[in-house]
Amino acid sequence: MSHDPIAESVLDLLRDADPDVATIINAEQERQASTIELIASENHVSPAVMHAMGTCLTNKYAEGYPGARYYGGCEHHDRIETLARERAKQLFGARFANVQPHSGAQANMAAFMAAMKPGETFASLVLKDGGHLSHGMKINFSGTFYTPVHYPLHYDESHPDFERIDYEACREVCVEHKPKVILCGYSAYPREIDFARFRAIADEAGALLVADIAHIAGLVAAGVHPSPFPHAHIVTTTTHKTLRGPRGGLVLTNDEELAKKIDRSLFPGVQGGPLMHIIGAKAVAFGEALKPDFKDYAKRVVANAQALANGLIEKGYRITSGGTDNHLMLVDLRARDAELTGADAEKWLEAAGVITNKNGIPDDPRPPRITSGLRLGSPAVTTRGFGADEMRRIAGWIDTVLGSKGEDGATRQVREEVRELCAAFPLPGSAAPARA
Ligand code: DSN
Repeated sequence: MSHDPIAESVLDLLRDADPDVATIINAEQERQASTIELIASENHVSPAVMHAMGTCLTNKYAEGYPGARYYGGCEHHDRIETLARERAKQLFGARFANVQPHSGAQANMAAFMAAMKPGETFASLVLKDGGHLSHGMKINFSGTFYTPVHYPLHYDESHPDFERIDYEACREVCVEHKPKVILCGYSAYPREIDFARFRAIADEAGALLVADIAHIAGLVAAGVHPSPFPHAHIVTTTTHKTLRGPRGGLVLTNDEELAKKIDRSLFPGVQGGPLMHIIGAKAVAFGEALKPDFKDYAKRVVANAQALANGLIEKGYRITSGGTDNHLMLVDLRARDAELTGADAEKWLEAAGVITNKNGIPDDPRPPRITSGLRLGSPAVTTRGFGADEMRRIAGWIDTVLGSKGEDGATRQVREEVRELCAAFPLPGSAAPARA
């Protein structure tokens, strides 16, 4: 294991101050160190990002924005938030950035409030096809306070764009319903997004284009996926997925009027005091993503996803849409074994030390708690240093575990091999060996 003296001293401090919490954190650290993280929305932050979160910046209320706060003593908080904003703007080539959203869902809430009045209509991809809760799910704010209409994928197997966005049908939905907003950007969509095409539809329908790039932000920042700018009017994202920052959100725009509305919608519309320690860590993460080696990281993320997808295809699995252009893939398990479900696969793989999430595939006949698919992603394992060879080994392990239906002997064998591989690729900044 690599050695991070700060993480180690934090654990030492907690062992004295609160051994119960120390024990749990230590166990989680050990779990992360010894398992393969394939959840597409997760990553391992650098020690600098990790420890920027554990600083005195947390002690301060800083409601408002730099230069216009509702509390005294915000001099240094103004500086850190301004730095985070400037770096975010540079990273994404945008004129305005709001770095205060606590999450991607709250970034979306601010974007919606800035762009629409309650009850107004927006167009999005439905959750079961790869969208997100905040893209119009019935019991989410987005489906409760606004009126979603959904555009489809191509569901016809014989179509060359099978399981990709049906842009022509999207145009028809938008021309018919005249939504105020067209939302693009997804949680489980493995293909490149044509932002220019969405903008043309938005212009025809008289809508604003909002791009939620939560998943692909790191790829966009590195130039490995086309940028939503200059096409999107508003861009929202999380900061903790491919972007490899602290858990949080971000809103960007090039439009000054929209920027003012977004700021007002976020605070005081949606949130109170910003999480300034997280904003400090966002500044660090944006600084890291501006460095040349982040481009290399993002390229390797995509290459690793493709290596894993190809490895699974060779083993008889079907990857929806035939592959991936980004960091994630959806595996249709039924091609390997008609009885296999996402729920079983997730559970069996976890026992073998391979962490995934069950996920519906387009047109999935099974319910969301069961599913016919797994969503796999490469951001975390790429951070760890895995390359194509390791991805092929992982494909083999997945097949061994699922082929055996989670049988004990096969699972134990894979668990041991996973442990060995993880030991050879220590996490950035893991503390010294567990001893709580
Ligand atoms: N829950 C996240 C994901 O896993 O994609 C999206 O917010």
